[in-house]
Amino acid sequence: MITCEKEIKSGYLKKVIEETEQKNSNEKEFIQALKEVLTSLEPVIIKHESEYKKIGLLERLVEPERIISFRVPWVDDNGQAQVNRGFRVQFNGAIGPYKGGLRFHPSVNQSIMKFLAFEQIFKNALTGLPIGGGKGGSDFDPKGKSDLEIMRFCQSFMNELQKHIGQDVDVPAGDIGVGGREIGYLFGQFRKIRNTYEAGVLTGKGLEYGGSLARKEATGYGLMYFMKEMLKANNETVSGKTVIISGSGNVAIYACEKAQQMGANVVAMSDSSGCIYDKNGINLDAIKEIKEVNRGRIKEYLKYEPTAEYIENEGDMPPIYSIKADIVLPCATQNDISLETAKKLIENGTIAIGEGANMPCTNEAVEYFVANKILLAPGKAANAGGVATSALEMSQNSLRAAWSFEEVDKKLENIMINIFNQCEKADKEYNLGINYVAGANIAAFKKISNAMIAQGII
Ligand code: NDP
Ligand code: 2IT
Repeated sequence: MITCEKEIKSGYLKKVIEETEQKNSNEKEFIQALKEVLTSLEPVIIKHESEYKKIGLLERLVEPERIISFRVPWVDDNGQAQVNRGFRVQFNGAIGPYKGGLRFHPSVNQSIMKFLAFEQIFKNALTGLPIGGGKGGSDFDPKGKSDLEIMRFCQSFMNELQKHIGQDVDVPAGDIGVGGREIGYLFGQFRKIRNTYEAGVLTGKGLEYGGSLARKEATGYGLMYFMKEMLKANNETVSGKTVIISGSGNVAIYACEKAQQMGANVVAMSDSSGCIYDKNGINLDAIKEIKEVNRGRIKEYLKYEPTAEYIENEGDMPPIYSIKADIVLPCATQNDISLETAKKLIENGTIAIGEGANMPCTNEAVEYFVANKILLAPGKAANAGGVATSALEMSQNSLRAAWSFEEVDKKLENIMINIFNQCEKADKEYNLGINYVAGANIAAFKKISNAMIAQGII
């Protein structure tokens, strides 16, 4: 018997959650994301229950417009054929062309793709820019692959994906395992097959061929702009705080850079093998060289800073979360912070969590943070700076223009302030008691539902 853990009063909402859970019972990440969002929307849904029910609004919201799954064959450096599975989930296009990243990681499956695409609908709505929600990727593991293997994989992936994307249709970008190098190979193959220079079909491109200044930095910088605003609204500052950041990829590196610029002391970062603790403050140039240039492991940090410590992963809780910090920025992957970890963080005096990653906290951890008045910046709001700047890249491509770093960065900062204001406004309007998670969900839902209602039952 499948039940909703939270007490739900709306019969319609309860029915949709239970039916969706039954229909997708093998998709645990998707169900998790869906429940977090839907349960928090109850105050809005109760007001419009019969209207929404009649037009099947929630049933349509939880069902992707389209899921594409395809074979990706490629040949490795030993001449051996390999086959991976590719995906693109085009979840909701009511607000604009589907938009969202591509993830290359061995854990990728339909559940993970759907949770990410579902989150993306709400995130993209919060940016205030005309982009719908989508996500894609593959269970391909880029670790240990040569540059030529990466290129051949990207080309094969694009051979199929190109049938389904376009600057006015669906615009992919990077995510875990997909950065500037992969976007370059994907764009090259798209251009060759389609024989058109449609720059706006992908974002996160290199600066030489239609990329935007500040896109690389945008997710991490945006996270810190949101954090600064959230702390300010609660009479706190970033300056002088101790920070730990899980992950050491694109989001983590630029969150660290901005946190340091804002006067915080970032003392720890991690990768999927372990974490480094440097009480003197992270040497970010060393991290950039290890990760962005050498594609190496974080433990190599000790070659640059011999007095730092490296702690290898062991047991259920990533060791980074045992390090005391005022501000915690999970910037690696989903479900990094369990209820047990959440308890540990609160014990250690953490005052704020900024979700750089998508769904890094389990639903139980989110509820625990909110109940304990920890300031929680939810991913779909706090990490929206990346996709927002992707939309700015699309604008520049349409205008055939290139804005300066300062111009893009300023627009990004304003977008993040506006996103925080939307979360705060919904929090106050619905008397949520400092719950920016529900605030973000409600603010985004209002926009998406209005667009869906206006466009009829499709
Ligand atoms: P990267 O591939 O650049 O970096 C990912 C980092 O997370 C690496 O340090 C990686 O370690 C670590 N990591 C990945 N998977 C796991 C895992 N299963 N367990 C532990 N550590 C893991 O990705 P991004 O920085 O781009 O993405 C990080 C997060 O931010 C993701 O949740 C992504 O969805 C989200 N995000 C990204 C945006 C972007 O613009 N790039 C925008 C908004 C959100 P290792 O190298 O050892 O695997
Ligand atoms: O999760 C995300 O928002 C991203 N990976 C960025 C998506 C984008 O289209 O820039």
